[in-house]
Amino acid sequence: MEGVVIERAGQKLTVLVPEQKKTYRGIPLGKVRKREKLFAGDFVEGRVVDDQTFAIEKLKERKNLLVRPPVANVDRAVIVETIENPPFNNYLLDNLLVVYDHLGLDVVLVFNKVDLLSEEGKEALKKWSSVYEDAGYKVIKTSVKTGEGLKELQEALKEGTSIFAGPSGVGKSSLISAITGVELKTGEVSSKTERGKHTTREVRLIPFKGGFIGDAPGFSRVEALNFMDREEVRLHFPEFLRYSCKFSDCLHIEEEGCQVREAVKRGELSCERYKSYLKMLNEFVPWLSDVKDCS
Ligand SMILES: Nc1nc2c(ncn2[C@@H]2O[C@H](COP(=O)(O)OP(=O)(O)OP(=O)(O)O)[C@@H](O)[C@H]2O)c(=O)[nH]1
Ligand SMILES: [Mg+2]
Ligand SMILES: [Zn+2]
Repeated sequence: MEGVVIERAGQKLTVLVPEQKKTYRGIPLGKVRKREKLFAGDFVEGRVVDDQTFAIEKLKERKNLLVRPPVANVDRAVIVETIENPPFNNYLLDNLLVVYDHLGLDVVLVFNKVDLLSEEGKEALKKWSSVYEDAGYKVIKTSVKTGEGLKELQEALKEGTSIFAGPSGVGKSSLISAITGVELKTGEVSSKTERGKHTTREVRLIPFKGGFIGDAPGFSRVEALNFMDREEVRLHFPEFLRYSCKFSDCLHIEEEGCQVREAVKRGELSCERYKSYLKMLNEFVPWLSDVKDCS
């Protein structure tokens, strides 16, 4: 029989058997246990032993395996951010975007909690949405409180497995509860540290429109260079790929004939995105401070 691992909590595996629309405690047998670590999202084969137990005899080949969060066979990443409560960190987002593109995932970018925004926050939301739309990403603005954007988000998640990622406290679990109707544990944002409290502890997949939605714990650090060589990073800034520099291996730093640099100078490419790129590579360019609106 076929099953899907929908949760791994420590050593405990929960397996959904779609044929029976029922979940079981999954127990990996000999060969599987010795050779493989299983993750949420893994497709397995095995048999129902009793009312509560599914013996896992075989792990099917994985399409991919994410590290943060640890989920297999992911099609799409929904990166949830807020402008305020907690405050937006564009560098973390840019690292995530690079890493997920490297893994071949589709990305949907969500700005949540738009109901809470101050006047300043609304301006910042406008600015950042256009930065990411101009770079080529799909951006959805949502509020769990007012329901704004939830239909659009549901539409974007129709097929395949989508995992929700992003900092703690931005409302990942709240959004998933709102669109699936499945009650998930949510937590406050601390007023002292302005951070979430890591309410979600484990990855859990929820069946949704023929696929799955994965809730996962928030995280605050991801570094693109832990996943790839520095020469590769530029390939995961989709807006850079629109330009043809003099040298095809141009790193867009100080090279002669760099079109990306010229576009940043003209204000055609976002200076914030370019700054993130340089920071990922530990580079610095002196001319950046002369670019308008780029401090
Ligand atoms: N006003 C408002 N509050 C929201 C919204 N979405 C979530 N919240 C609140 O924000 C807090 C954090 O929400 P969670 O859903 O627990 O956040 P999370 O991203 O799952 O956090 P972790 O599990 O720690 O990674 C909760 O108190 C939610 O009620 C929103 O759109 N508007
Ligand atoms: Mg959560
Ligand atoms: Zn260049």
